[in-house]
Amino acid sequence: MSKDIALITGVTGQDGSFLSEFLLAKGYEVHGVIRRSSVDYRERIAHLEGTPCFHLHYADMTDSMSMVKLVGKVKPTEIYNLAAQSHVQVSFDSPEFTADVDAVGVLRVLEAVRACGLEHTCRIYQASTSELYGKVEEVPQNENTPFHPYSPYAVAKLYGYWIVKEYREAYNMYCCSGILFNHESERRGETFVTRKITLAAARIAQGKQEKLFLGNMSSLRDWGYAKDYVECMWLILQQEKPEDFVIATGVQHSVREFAYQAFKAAGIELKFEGEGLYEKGVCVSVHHPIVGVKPSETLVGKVLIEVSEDFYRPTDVVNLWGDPTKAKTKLGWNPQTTTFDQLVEIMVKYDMQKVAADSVASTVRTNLAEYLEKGVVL
Ligand code: NAP
Ligand code: F7E
Repeated sequence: MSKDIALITGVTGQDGSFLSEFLLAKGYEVHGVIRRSSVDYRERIAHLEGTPCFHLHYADMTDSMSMVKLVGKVKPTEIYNLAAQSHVQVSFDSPEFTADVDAVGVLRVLEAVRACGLEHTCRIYQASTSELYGKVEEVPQNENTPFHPYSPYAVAKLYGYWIVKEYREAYNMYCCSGILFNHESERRGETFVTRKITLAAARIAQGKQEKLFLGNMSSLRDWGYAKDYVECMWLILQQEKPEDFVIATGVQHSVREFAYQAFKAAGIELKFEGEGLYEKGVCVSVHHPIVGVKPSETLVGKVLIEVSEDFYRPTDVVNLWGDPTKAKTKLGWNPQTTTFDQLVEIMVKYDMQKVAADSVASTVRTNLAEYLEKGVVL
């Protein structure tokens, strides 16, 4: 029997790293696309490097020839197109780059598959997004809800969604979109709101940060655990017919609720006062957290969260709530494998340990520098 060969664009990202682990465990040969950087950005997949069935290749979503050469060399049976400029706020500052990677990049992948003559043997998964619903026209959102993209990121992703549908119909290709709602984890980028909050909660609890500044705390999201969601990407490509699916938990929370829960897990009880730009999160008590030592009593009465206009967006998507009925029924997927409380706990626990470890490492570095300065020979 021939081996399953997966090509993952965006392998260094949150989802790419979890998906690589998932596919390797299923016996796949996994190939990932990486790009040159002056700093190490391969932290999320470092533990996989050296694994016999795991291979990395240089290419770029903005470089058609590199994609054609790579697809021709690897001859994948499945492509997971996860690469993207994925930060919505950044897409307002770099709209053209976002369109190049997130919109035209999808077309480049599809055309590379056709150019290599693999259009009837290679299945393609496109990382689509709940941001397509944008200024929502229906709550909750399902596969039939009209799209209303509300950022340069969402507009670019809408092109990706439609070009995939077009190639499915025009060329009879097995290509589909997973319309994934926000999914988070201990590997989430540090400027997305959930990770920004869990890291800040851990730092504040350990006396390493004074305050956290956030934007719109009333924004509502349907947050799931990334590790659960990569299974759906795979399931979507194992169906008889190519179809698009909404992947979500079916449960909605505000940014404020996420912050409350995260600080609680870090040992800090908050109460919120004021409204809009004047809203504040104040510490009312401290207790033993899920991991680590009790935060200092001196935090009680202090303002730990404030609102900053810097994190407001020119247009913001504020009411995302997914209906995962189709995924439950057709893919047999359980949207509640990890609950909201469990997700927050996983992330805070990880960040409490990370902050503690960083603090030890920094003390060791300082001591070492002092010894060297004093001329101590080690
Ligand atoms: P992420 O952590 O930001 O990872 C993005 C990946 O894309 C990184 O590996 C990045 O590589 C790569 N990339 C960016 N530009 C590239 C280029 N020009 N050429 C090649 N690779 C490039 O994103 P994620 O959270 O894992 O999300 C994965 C995908 O799902 C994205 O397409 C995102 O838009 C979509 N999505 C995410 C969510 C979510 O909640 N996480 C929800 C819906 C859809 P570097 O490491 O080199 O930067
Ligand atoms: O913002 C609000 C912000 O940046 C969530 C990407 O993976 O999911 C992600 O996009 C909400 C927004 O994620 C801050 O205004 C308040 O309403 O964590 P986020 P996102 O924009 O939902 C979708 C599904 C994707 O496809 C994307 O690739 O939180 N918010 N205060 C803040 N957001 C950030 N980043 N920082 C704040 O301080």
